[in-house]
Amino acid sequence: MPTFSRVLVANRGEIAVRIFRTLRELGIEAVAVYSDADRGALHTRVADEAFRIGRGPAEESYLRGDVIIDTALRAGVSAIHPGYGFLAENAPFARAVEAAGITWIGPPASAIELMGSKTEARTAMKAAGVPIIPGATEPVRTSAAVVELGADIGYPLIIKAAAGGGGKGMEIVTDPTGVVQAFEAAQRQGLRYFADDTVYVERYLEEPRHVEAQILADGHGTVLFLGERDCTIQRRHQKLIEETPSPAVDDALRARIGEIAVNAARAAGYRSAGTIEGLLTRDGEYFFMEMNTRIQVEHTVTELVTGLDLIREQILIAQGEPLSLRQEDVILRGHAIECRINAEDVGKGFLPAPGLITEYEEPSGPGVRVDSGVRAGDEISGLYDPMIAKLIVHDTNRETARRRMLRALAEFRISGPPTLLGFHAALLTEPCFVDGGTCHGHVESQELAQRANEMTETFTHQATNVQRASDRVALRERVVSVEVEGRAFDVRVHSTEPPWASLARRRRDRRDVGAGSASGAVVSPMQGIVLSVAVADGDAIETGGVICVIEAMKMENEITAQHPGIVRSIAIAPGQSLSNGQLICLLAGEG
Ligand code: MV4
Repeated sequence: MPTFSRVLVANRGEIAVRIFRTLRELGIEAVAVYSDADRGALHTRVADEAFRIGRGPAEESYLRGDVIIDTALRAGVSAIHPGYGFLAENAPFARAVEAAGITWIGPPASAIELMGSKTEARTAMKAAGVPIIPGATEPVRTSAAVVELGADIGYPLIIKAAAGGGGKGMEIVTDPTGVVQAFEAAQRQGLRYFADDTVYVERYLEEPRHVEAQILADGHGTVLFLGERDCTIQRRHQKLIEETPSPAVDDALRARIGEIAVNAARAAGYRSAGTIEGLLTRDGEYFFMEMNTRIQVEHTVTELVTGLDLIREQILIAQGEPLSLRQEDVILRGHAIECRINAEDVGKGFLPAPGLITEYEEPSGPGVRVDSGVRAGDEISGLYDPMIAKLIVHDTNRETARRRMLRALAEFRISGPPTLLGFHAALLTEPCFVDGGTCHGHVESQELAQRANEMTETFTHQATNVQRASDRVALRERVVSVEVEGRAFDVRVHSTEPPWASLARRRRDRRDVGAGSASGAVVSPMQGIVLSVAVADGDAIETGGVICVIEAMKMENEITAQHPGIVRSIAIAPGQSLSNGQLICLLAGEG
């Protein structure tokens, strides 16, 4: 049995950090990769080693399968975990990883490929007796064929891109007159997003719930069902809140969903962790919609009710081990809810709002888990997903879990960009959510956006009070004379420093000990990258004149002359990395 000694995670942010935690528990070395935009990001700091994959634009770095495989070979890893997104569901990449002699921690490329084509997946599932959403399994090539199907299965219909998924390239048709326009729109979107204009047709289900099933499959014939997740609360096909169990699923329905999910996984020849996405109608009918052949963002709620570590299971399965538990050992305990805390402006239609996180304090206490890829002082980049953190709670039942989530949301303190904290608090107190309804129409409503705003203000106020007690490291002391009822008092006032004060202080300190010692050598006071060099050999420079700029911890630091002199022997160039104490130049003159 191969056991991994070193694993590379081809992803960033919270999922990379999440996977590193499990690797550490397993005694496996963790290797991070980072784009130029992620230099110094948390996932690179918590890994054992981090490799730059900066070739081409930073938004594409994590998509460069060739660069990642080269890096994995250079790093000498035994396996690659792709996280979710980016390369996780890319069959050619999975094949290329294996061809390079590296183990792919994920499903067989053939299963990724099958599920990547929604029409082929529907065909295979139908053949396996898995109930698919009624409609055609073959692609529809003409709008006339859509009209024919409409006469057969009735309206409304939905036209979906065959290469799509997650809601991109979907068009609803309510009667034959709308067919041509919808057909062409779905084709166009398929082409634009997935470079494939193949589309297919399903009956449009009114106000369904999105209920998905988590499975685990090993290479020895065991397939486990780990319960369902309800992801009905979405906005523009972006999931916002996920929970398990679903408020709409009873034991009998759960057993049926489990059977469907296990059959689907077996029919796909699946191995690793996977998710069967399905729709649940108001009449309690459950249909297969698509399969996600990766670990998902919301896997955390399943972890809390099963007590399992799904990433660990993925790794053990990839090592060829048989699953250590049977279906009867899977016990679903209590209720878990996840809220995605995005840097988005609810008032501006959930516009992503990248920016610097100036203050950051996570909630904790009973039943609270936070999966995040940032800390205070980090930046939410505009190049990637604007998710700051996932806040997940676990409790004995749905109502106690809901209240626990409200408590945890109120404890969470994030300053800098606007976040969804207030939105979630507003939504979790809506009667539709309290009742376990679908909340269709509520998520997008103006009333909710308004209440979200008010909730945000409440949070900001509470957070300020919490701050005073917790930020001891950045306290400033001032003595103020006050007079109370004719008596003078000296009062010591402790107030927090503004976020930039400690940075400014450190920078001052560095400058004091840094450039220009008596020996005439100017050395770097920090580890960093040379951004620019402001002087040339032979230049005369005055005290305070800029020699160069070094980037460290995303801050630009000017290195200045501590005395007048002539610059000699410049030893640095832009782009070069510098270690602490490394020579920058000589400064000849009075010391
Ligand atoms: C559907 C549907 C109704 N009928 N398919 C697909 C991707 C996912 N993000 C939403 N999808 C839907 N597919 C058929 N045949 C309705 C949706 C849908 C939805 C489903 C459950 C919960 C919320 C939803 C929000 C928008 C669309």
